[in-house]
Amino acid sequence: MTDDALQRLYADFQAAGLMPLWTQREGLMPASPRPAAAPHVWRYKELYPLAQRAGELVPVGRGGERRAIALANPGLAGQPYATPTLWAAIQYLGPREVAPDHRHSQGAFRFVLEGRGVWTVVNGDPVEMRPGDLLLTPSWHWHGHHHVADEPMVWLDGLDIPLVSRLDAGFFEFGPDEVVEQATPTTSRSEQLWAHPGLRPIGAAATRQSPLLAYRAEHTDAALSGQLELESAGHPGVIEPGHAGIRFSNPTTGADALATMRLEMHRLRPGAVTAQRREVGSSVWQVFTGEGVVSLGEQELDVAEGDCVAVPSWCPLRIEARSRLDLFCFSDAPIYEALALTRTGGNA
Ligand code: GTQ
Ligand code: FE2
Repeated sequence: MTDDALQRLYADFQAAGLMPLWTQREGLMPASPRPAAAPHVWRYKELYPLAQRAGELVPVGRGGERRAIALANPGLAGQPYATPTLWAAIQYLGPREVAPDHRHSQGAFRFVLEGRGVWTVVNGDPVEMRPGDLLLTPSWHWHGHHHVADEPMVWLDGLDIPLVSRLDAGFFEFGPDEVVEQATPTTSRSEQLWAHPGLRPIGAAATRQSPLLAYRAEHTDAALSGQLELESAGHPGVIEPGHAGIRFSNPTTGADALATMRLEMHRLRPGAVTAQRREVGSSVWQVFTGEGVVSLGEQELDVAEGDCVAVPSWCPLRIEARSRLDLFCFSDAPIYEALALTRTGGNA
């Protein structure tokens, strides 16, 4: 075959809407993942004042829906995504403000760093948001947020927006324009039913998304302390020396609380260092309390309270605690597990 004939073949492929594998095999099927997303840190000391300025200048209301500011990964070409599958945002709600009711096919959670006075109302159930709490808004659940106190409140939102977008699975509906439910109970209906460890209401069906909408800081804290106390007494339970961890689970199945996102809390003793590990799939970590060093491949990032770190797929991760270090973490691991794409590695 002459070069000319080959050129004509490629031109005819193009005209016919065809492309050969052999000229782009390595890009299509690399030996190992080549994430576009970069390892990256967003520092809370930058995030908070910017959210505050948005609070002064930008109203919350119908249309824009939320004063949420996305962490945009520098490797992702200007898209408002922390990783190719995960949306992470700082949401700011001022005193007495109301974020209107809506629902969407994207699943969501909130993790609270500081402040008080906001209730998120999920399918009509008012759920108080307190520091260290994890609150769920599973896919297609109605939700709005309302603030009854005098100080602004800020939290981390996580959603599967990029994944749902790539899957062409996005649906969205506005709720009524009237203000969301104004009640302010300390315990949500979902907790009355489901927040009793090991006790499952008889007759309750198993569901893909957790019916428990609030995972309270005091329970998370007790679970992590328990693991470390057991370790001190010579009993098993920790992930590795000095490193405790819990996964927020769906009490009807024991599986991940949400279908598309894995949610975890980790605690390292002062001076503890994790083994270096890498996994297929991406994650975002937020420091809840303490200080440490997060190593992502060759990069070493000092992190403090509120800082958020994006970990791309297959990027080696190692965490070192400079003080007691509590970290919240969310990832897209359930997707990879469901699709039999899970892979983990030790030292890179
Ligand atoms: O609070 O309902 O960060 O719908 C992005 C989309 C938060 C929310 C976000 C949302 C919300
Ligand atoms: Fe929403």
